[in-house]
Amino acid sequence: MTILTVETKPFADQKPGTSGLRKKVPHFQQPHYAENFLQAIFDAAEVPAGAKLVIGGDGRYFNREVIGRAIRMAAANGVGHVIVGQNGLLSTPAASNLIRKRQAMGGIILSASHNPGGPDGDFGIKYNVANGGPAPETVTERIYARTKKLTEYKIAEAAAPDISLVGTTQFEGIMVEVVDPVADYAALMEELFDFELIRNAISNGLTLCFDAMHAITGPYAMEILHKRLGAPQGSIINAVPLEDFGGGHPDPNVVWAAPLVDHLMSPHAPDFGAASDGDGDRNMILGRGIVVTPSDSLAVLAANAHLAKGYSAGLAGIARSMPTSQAADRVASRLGVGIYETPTGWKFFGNLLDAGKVTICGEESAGTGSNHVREKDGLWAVLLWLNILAARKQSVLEIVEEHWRDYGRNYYQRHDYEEVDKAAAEELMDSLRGRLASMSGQRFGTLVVSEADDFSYMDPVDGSLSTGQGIRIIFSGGSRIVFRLSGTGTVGATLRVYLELYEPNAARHNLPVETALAELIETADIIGEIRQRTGREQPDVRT
Ligand code: VG1
Ligand code: CO
Repeated sequence: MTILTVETKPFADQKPGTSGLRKKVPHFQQPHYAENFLQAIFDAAEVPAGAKLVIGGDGRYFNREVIGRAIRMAAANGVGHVIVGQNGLLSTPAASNLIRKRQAMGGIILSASHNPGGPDGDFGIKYNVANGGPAPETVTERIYARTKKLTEYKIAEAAAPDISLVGTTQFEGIMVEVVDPVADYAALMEELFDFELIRNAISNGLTLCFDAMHAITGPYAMEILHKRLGAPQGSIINAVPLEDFGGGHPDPNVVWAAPLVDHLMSPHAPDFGAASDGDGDRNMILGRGIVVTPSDSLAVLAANAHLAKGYSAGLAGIARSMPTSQAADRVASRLGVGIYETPTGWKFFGNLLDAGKVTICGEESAGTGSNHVREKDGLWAVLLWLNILAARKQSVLEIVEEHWRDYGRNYYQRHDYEEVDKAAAEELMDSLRGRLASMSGQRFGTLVVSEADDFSYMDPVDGSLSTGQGIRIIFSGGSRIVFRLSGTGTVGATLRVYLELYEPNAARHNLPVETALAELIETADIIGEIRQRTGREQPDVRT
């Protein structure tokens, strides 16, 4: 093999965010930009000679190109066996599964998740480690440190191999194995869920609509929901992955999946609706007449998981990201299992899952998953919901309302202010930080601050400390406002404001969410000085 050693200069802006490095496509297309980051990954990973590496992406524009370069660089950096999805496609959870199942050293996942794609859209590169999960902060810091020092990278001179056909070939002395992206993942789902029960429910009239948003889950949903579970083909919409996701944001929420929401609210609504994101790790769950908030979904799934065969032994514990509502905490306490509150981002669940402390994890950002892989998993959540619906023979609305009656309702909303001036957003956070110490005891209308802090997390397994993870204002009675800046955006800053109010009284469980949260929303603006500092009257997205 001829290995080229290419001279390069470090880029100053390759610090991985919440989920890898994300930038606009043209930014990634600068000469050497992608290669530099990939070389930093190989250097930080200290590739054991002959190691196995999984490579795949969500199929967005530029995916193909970077996959070719990643394979050539893997060959030049000591990898002995590359496992790549056919045509470079792998959903994030499917990649996580392959890493684990094939005992790979890790995986390179090319995705900017729910961010739009296409020549002017976003692109991203993420490294997952041997447990199948996103690299923990110690590793991402090592990667970042390397990006600041790189002077060269190594790449095989040969043109990238053809990855359009399933099978194993030799490329420059290493093995390149092209796999069906769906097969192993679908087999795993069959182990966890009772497919026959779900198939029977569907043949007895349970109707559904799954929106793949022209992203990676199309082929997975066709295989699992249509072929194996018998949902009519028309139940899966936008099922063909497109490089630009058809021009939309593959973000499963009420704004970007509005047509699906309208469908579920219409007289022709199916019983169940769901959508996933660009790389297949997020989920949105709907029933006829109801959008289930991700935090509620986590709580309902945790409370009912034992109905699926993969979880019949019960849960070891539950973990949620800090801004996720405390609905899951109530379930954990009822089940008598541990509850863990982690910073935002799936990488923080890895150690808890590996140590067997938790079985189910979730984030308010439409992420739910379990110990079956080390990523959040959109279709997994869909299948667990279907399993529960089939077992309980109740509607989504009935199940959620019953859950509220049983545990109380955690009203919840997230407000996003996108593409805010970065300096203004940082000043807003700094100003909040500066006032934390004096906040306790302050009164805002009927709300009294009981605790205010900048969230930090000590990993109970390896003792690592992560600080500055979001400002929490907690009021007596348990209502909360959380402020944090997004770590996945590519333009300016995105301010996220998370609002939560606990309502035990069942007579007050059917208020419009904005009515229930009105006082908190107003208070968030007073405390955060949002309008004044960002110049925004309204959030861009409410989820
Ligand atoms: C967002 C979400 C976070 C999620 C992350 C990656 O991060 O808030 O919960 O883990 O995206 O999800 P941030 O820093 O922008 O708030 V995905 O589907 O983009 O891998
Ligand atoms: Co995603």
